[in-house]
Amino acid sequence: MTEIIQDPLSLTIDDDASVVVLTGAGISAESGLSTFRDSDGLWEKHRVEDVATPEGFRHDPELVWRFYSSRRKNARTCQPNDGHKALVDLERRLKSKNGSFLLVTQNIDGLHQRAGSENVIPIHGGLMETRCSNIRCEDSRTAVYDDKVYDDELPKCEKCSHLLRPNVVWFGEMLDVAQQREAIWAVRKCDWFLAIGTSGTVYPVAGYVQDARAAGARTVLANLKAADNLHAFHSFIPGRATDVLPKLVATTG
Ligand code: BV8
Ligand code: ZN
Repeated sequence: MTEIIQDPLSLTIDDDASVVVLTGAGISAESGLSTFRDSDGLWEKHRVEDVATPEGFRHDPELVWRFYSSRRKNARTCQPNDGHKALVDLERRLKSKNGSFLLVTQNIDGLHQRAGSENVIPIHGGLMETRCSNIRCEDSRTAVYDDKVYDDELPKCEKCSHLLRPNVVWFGEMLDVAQQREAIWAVRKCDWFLAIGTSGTVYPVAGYVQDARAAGARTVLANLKAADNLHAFHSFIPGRATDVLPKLVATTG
């Protein structure tokens, strides 16, 4: 049974603890970026199959580039919020003592990195990164920084002339093996597993809480509302990330 905690100050994270944090689109909502599955979310306006799958890209690359270009435009104008900043504070507190910290984010918006988080695994890729779509081309294995907006002329690879694509993990695509291995290794040895702003819908990441709990971690969900995988958490702190996280981090010591 998941206990509901109304006061984040009632939890104390020791400053020598090992902490893994998993974030989703909800932590960027108060920076003005749409989530996916909330009422006005991205999946309300676009079919996932059309804009977030390899098949969708093959079928209509212009539509996919318009989708990611509009997200690039939005992300440029947004700033990290107090939720992102609280996680930077938590990382610094833990690292200043014998603690450890890893942030696994499903978000591709780059706001954690811009806030100053250092130990970050962007497990679903990066919005401001582009790579070749041709898996036989060496430029498909490394992504380059690219914040350009492609509304008409689509970018082509200089090496093989195939289309370039956003460096994000689409549905039906494997996550980066090394990133997965690092994330799972940390999840299986942490003291605390905190999931923030995620609906717990997308696998394999939504399964990390089970791994953490099975390995003995205290598992906590901080989210505006109950997530699909709420049952797997010891505790649930309902609320907004910018309200809950600064209080939760203040108790570290
Ligand atoms: C894969 C692209 C192997 C980038 C995304 C079991 C195992 C493995 C795979 C599967 C499996 N079962 C099904 C699958 C297939 C699939 C999947 O999980 N499907 C789901 C829908 C059932 N998984 C995959 O395809 C993965 N690939 O495993 O490869 C494989 C291959 C084929 C077949 C089987 C296995 C790839 C998954 C990655 C997909 N790419 N995005 C992009 O465009 O961004 S996923 C997309 O959803 C984003 O990355 C996003 O981050 C992610 C999760 O969404 P959330 O971040 O949680 O956002 P959401 O809107 O849902 O929720 C926000 C929450 O915040 C809400 O709860 C809300 O209440 C809360 N909130 C709002 N405001 C606030 C707040 N909380 C706090 N404060 C606030 N202010
Ligand atoms: Zn190429």
